Amino acid sequence: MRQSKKFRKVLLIIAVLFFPLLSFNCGLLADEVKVTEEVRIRSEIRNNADFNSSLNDYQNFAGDRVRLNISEKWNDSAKFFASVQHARNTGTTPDFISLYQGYFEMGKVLKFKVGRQEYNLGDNRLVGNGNWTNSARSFDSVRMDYHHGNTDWMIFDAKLVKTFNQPAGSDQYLYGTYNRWQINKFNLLETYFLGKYVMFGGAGNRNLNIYTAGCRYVYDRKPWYLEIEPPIQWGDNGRLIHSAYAYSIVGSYEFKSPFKPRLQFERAFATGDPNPNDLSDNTFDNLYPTNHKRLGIIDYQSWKNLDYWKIGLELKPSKKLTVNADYNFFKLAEARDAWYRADGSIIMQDPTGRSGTDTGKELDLYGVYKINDNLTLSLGNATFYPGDYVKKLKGKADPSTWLYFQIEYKN
Ligand SMILES: [Ca+2]
Ligand SMILES: [Ca+2]
Repeated sequence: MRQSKKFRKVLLIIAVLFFPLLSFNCGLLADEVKVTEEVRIRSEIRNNADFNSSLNDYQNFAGDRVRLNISEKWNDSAKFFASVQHARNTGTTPDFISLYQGYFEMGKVLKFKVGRQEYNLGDNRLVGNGNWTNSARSFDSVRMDYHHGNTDWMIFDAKLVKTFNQPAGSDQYLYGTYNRWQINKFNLLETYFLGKYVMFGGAGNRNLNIYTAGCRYVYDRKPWYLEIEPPIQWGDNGRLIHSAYAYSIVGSYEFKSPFKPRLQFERAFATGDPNPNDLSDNTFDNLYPTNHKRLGIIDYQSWKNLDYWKIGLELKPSKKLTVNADYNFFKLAEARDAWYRADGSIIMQDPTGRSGTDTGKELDLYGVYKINDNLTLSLGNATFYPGDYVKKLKGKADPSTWLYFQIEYKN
């Protein structure tokens, strides 16, 4: 079974790679065929993820990812694109080769996109490609876009592509509509309705069926930037009635002086569940976000049972270099619900609520240097200072550190 699955995958990848050649032979000569590559290598050091200096949990690992992209265009309104990916985390997972994207796109005003594809909705707070992770995220999907004046309307139906770090057997579906209205040069309003359905199987009704409705407003007029996104959720989580909400507010101001300093402010909140023993589930579902660089770069948070503040400073010493310093303040929205890391999994939980909500603070320092159009270097360091919550629950609250260095090549 496993063997035949692997065989099918290899066949699929070969078919995708050879599609351009086949189409040449069939006389479907494309106007433009492009082959590009992407290579990314990242080295990371993580220490004290257990917040206890007397136990050694030092980790040093590297992840590399290579993508081969093929795009083929017939006039302006038909396109084929495929991206084959090889991703590897040294020492932790086996090599992983997969078809990351492979789709056809047709039409201009009314556009259809069919096949395996990424989704990046709004600022990726709810749905994004999770590009920071080595394997990233794509969906097998049908998407329809309609463009009219200052508006874009989109409907889609998608099934999450499983990668090596996902539990087997749980098929996950996402569908809905995402719409964009560029009110004028400075004001943008997006509205959405998203449905998430997860089939867990097994005895009893364990399926998850959650609806999310919300909007995203952006005011972007230099030197000011403001962004507000308040989604609400309802539905069923197995036997439990799901009801939750969240919001995020981002504001920044760029000073007119050398290095273009930009002062940033962020506030985010997502409901948690006040009582783990009743029949209601109030933990906000973060769906499929790109959380990295959003709720602290150390990735110890999700937009889920969260009460968050941030102040940050961004400097641009040159056109090629951007440097950031952020200070983050984290609390749980509900003491009895869990503390969730960026991928949505649980870090720790005190179901009694006696440990309070003060999870901690985080100092992030990171920079990106674009050597040229093809090559980008990035370097960052984060220190997480656990709060009273960790001290009460685990008896220890020692800082956790994380350091990374990444080289990215694209042509
Ligand atoms: Ca430790
Ligand atoms: Ca509950």
